Amino acid sequence: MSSKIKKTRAMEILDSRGNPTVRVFMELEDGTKVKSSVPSGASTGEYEACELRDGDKARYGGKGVLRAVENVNDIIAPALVGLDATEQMKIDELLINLDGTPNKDKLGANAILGVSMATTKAAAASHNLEIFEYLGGTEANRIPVPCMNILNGGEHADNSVDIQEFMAVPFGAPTFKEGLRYVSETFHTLKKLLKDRGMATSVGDEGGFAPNLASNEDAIEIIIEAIEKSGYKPGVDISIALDSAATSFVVGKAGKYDLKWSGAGIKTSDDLIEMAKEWVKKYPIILWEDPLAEEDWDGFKKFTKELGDKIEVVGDDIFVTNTKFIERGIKEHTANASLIKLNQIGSVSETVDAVRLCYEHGWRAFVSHRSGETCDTFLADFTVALGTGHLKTGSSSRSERLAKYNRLLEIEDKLGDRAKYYWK
Ligand code: 2PG
Ligand code: MG
Repeated sequence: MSSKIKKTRAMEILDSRGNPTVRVFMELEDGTKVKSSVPSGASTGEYEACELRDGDKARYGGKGVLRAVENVNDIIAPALVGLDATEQMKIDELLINLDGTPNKDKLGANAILGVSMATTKAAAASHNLEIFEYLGGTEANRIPVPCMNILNGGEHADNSVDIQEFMAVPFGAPTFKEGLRYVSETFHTLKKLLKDRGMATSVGDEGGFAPNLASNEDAIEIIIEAIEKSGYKPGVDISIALDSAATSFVVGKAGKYDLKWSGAGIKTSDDLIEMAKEWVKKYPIILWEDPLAEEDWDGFKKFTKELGDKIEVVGDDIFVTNTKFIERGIKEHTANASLIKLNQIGSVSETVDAVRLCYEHGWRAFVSHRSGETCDTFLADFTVALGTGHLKTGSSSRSERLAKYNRLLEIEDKLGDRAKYYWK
């Protein structure tokens, strides 16, 4: 029986924010059938691969993806017939060439990624392998530390907190299963603490709470309280990771920021770096993503010079999972890790290249979901396959987030004694 592609088809579905996204179905000659669904960001980097939207205001406020769907059905699908799904690199290259633009503007990264992930899934299923085994081989046994985003702010919530994500990181747990329990319990304790203080316990886009707090620092303090009240030691069992998503509070030229949600006012890169230095001294912070904006390369570099030997400094909007920008970052010591988002670059092979580039230079690769998600769990397998050691995929609420954590529980369970869990 052959793993040659027989049929590829796409349709428009809705993501966790109720916005249209692309789902791709693929069928092989041997009868294998798979589907994959594409995520979508809100705090996006300027140089991300193009998420093709229809712009037709009469449908979903212009956010329809029927053009991307048509591109799969009319242009990509016929070109794939008879190709072997195991030839991932060849297929991804074909998709990139069919598009022919540097940013996947013609066919859409949403169309291309949907097909690329479906190809991986189909090849794995056709060989009776789990996706993580097929992509990562027999070595793939490292289950990531779940950086759980338990408090949301910035573009992901309607509250008074500027920093977009406050993550609880159970790096001191013995296994993924235990780590997930540590942070899930912390999430529930946090809910109780907020409730006791008469604060909102409604959640933001990634399932973390979105209360109106007096300051960004308050968010850290209440999380530390939640860790302690759950019976864990901050900095020993659970540490804190932050994603400032600072591009979303830039004003005017690079190096100027408006902490508009908290009302803390205008800050320079230096102000934010000083604040970070203080916090890193005071709180058990282990990782800080996008502490400065995508165009603030100098600020980022300074931040890394000051704090890069103490914490993981991750670039998201600044690198957009693109080897061109990661290469520059490595050369200029802009960070010491890159965020990894499949849809920022738009194909499985290019995402693997980005992770490999990080590894070759002693950088870490931090795999991430998007704020708009589906229940597709490809991300969980991808993370184990590449052994990145950590991932973020939201909070302990909202099924599109838990789907990935639950898949990791399954993988750990399947690996049994072979499963490894450690931070670094
Ligand atoms: C981020 C992501 C995911 P978005 O900034 O890291 O948490 O958000 O998908 O909105 O870009
Ligand atoms: Mg980010």
